[in-house]
Amino acid sequence: MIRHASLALLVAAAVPLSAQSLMYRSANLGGTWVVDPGVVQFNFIHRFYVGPGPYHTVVNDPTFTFATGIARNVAVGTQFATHSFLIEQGSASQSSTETQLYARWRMWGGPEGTEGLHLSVTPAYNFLAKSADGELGADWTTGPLTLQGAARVAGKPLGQSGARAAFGGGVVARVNHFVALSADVGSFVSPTVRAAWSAALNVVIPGSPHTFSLEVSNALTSTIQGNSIGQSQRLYGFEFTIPIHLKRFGPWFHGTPRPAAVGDVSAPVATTVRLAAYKFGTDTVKISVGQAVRWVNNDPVEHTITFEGEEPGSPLIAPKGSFIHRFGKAGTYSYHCTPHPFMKGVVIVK
Ligand SMILES: [Cu+2]
Repeated sequence: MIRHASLALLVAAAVPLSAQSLMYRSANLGGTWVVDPGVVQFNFIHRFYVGPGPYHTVVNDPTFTFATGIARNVAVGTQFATHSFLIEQGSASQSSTETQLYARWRMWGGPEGTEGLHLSVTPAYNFLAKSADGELGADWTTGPLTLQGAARVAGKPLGQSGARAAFGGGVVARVNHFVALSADVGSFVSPTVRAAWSAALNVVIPGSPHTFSLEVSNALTSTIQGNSIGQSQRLYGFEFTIPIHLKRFGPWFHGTPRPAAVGDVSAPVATTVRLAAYKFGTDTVKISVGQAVRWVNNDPVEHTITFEGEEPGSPLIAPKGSFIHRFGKAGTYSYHCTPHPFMKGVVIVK
């Protein structure tokens, strides 16, 4: 019973989920979605800037997101960008990497992808700017369309003086279950700062929980501040979303479930032969007519019990698996393993 339950869990964990799919979020909006407890979300965005001639240097500006649910509708996470817009802003800071720590509470609406209104609030801290930031996100889904909005505040925005508000808006249009188009714009309420924008083609990778987008944008990092500031260059890139279900790692801690025995599973077992180190533990066993022999595979590879005569043998026996065979007639039954013919044994039935 327990075996079956853990098998069902493994199967459930392997089922693709729509979690944090780019089918419901545009490139520069965080969306309202909150990762479930027991799932680690890893998203990476790579944006490439191709420099002017004659060298056309390509610069890659990635932002990595890690997040996990800590309760129902509450998640914590971090964004790490290796190349902040700080350089562009000419600040005197020593570092060009930008780290944002955030929490998110989905305070209204069902899971991602459900119809209707969803609201979430995202308090954050930007370590590069030493700034307490925050975002109130909203989206509204009806059929193939999702409309998104964001109201943002930055306590100490990079390159600007004093606290500032920013706003963003976007749209996602799903062409079918696997393809969507999205676009957005975000900007500080400031005459001196360029708005950020993006346009993307988003796809679900079939048979997987992953989504992928091809993007064009003028935003360098994907923090709350980064999503509100556009650069003079246009960047091309992609995002890949990876939900990691911790249940998948259960076998590391609890062992793999033992495969069910195959063969005459209800027959009276008179003796057990263990397969280990590419050998049948007992070369010859003796039983009476009507009794059964059980073979248990203790090797990390598959073996078979294949009789030399007409007696039906086993399919491949998985590691930790077993095969039970009942002998109805007296005789001497020689057998071997098909993948490893040097493995030989005998059953004598009297
Ligand atoms: Cu074998």
